[in-house]
Amino acid sequence: AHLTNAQAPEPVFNYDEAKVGTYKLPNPLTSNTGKPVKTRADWENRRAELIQLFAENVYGQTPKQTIKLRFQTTAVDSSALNGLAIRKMVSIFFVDYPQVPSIDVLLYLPKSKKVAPVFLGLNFCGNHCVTTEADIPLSTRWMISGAVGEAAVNNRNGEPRATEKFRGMQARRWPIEMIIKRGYALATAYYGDIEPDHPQGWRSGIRSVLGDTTKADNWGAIGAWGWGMSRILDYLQTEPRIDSKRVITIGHSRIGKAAVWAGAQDDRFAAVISNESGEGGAALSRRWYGETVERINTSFPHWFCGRYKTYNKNVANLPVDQHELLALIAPRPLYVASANDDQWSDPKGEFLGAVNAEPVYRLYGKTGLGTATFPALNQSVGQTVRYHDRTGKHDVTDYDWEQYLRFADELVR
Ligand code: GTR
Repeated sequence: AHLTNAQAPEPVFNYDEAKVGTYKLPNPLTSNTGKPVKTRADWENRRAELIQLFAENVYGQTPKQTIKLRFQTTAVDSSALNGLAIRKMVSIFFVDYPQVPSIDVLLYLPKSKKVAPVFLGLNFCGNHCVTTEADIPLSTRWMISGAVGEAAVNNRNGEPRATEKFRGMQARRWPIEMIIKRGYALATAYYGDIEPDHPQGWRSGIRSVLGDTTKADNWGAIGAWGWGMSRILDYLQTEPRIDSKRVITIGHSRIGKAAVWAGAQDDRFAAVISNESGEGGAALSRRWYGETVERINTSFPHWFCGRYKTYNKNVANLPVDQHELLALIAPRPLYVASANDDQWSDPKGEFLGAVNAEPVYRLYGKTGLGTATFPALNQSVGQTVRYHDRTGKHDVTDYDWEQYLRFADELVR
């Protein structure tokens, strides 16, 4: 679903490997002043520099102030999913900003007495769409149209809202029973709770009260969604059934971009999973293939900071590239996944993002991906950093989850 504009020619994208051309990636192990980064202590300083560079040039600054949160449990079912799980619904309120909508968290927990590691991921179409369980309230918030192949229906004010048809429509992407049976919890919330995904969406979300819209490095929607993930983590740290040292953040596509940026900034996340995050996520920006910086900034002007647009025709001047974002996850486990029919996300560019994060993992005595050879289809490769390119389209499938569960069993548990 790419936006078209009848007046202006659409900024180009490219599916021709021969046209990718050459590019030189910035070295994550060279400081802003040109000094080589040799030790972990050097890297900790460099890490802070890189976060700042991504904030100034790509995603915008994440506000640093701690804001007062109130967690309110709205429902508990100790026999959800036919008795398999405990289900909780918890709303996160912003005490000093009552006008900002709550983040409504849906949490499924295994019934075991042990604390559970948890996958935390935002969803595209409301908590009611990740499961067919009928007692999940239908989200009343602004709803993206077409996200589940269903059109949202306009309310009286002409704003799109979910209908009953949305219920369970993305349940296939959230194999909750499989996750629970493997001993993990799942926490999710609707990304539109944090910010509705359109250019004016910031006016009703957290960016209406935090940040500074006059600045070229004011945060964008991706920054806000990532910030929201950290607030859900704040809540999970108070949940006695959760092992809050084992929170794995996962995200698909635009939400994958947010998940990686969240994991890069907030090292309380134990591991990060990027499912087809593509441009502005795991894929190298300098590799001119699939979606491009210019294209994404044109289709989705609200996702990144204003300054990012100055690189539209000038990607070589970006002081960072996305392998450095992935390197910010080090030494924590990272999974980068692509799909072969999703060339828009540039599988090879995502793979090369992971490959070029290697030196930072090495600094910690870890093997990252440990290979620079693009794997065969449906083959999971790597060590602390893993990668696969599965067959099929832009989606989250059982195949993807099977790899993520194995990755979590081996590296997070
Ligand atoms: C596309 C966008 C991608 C990706 C995707 C999605 O239209 O160009 O960058 O974010 O949407 O979120 O599904």
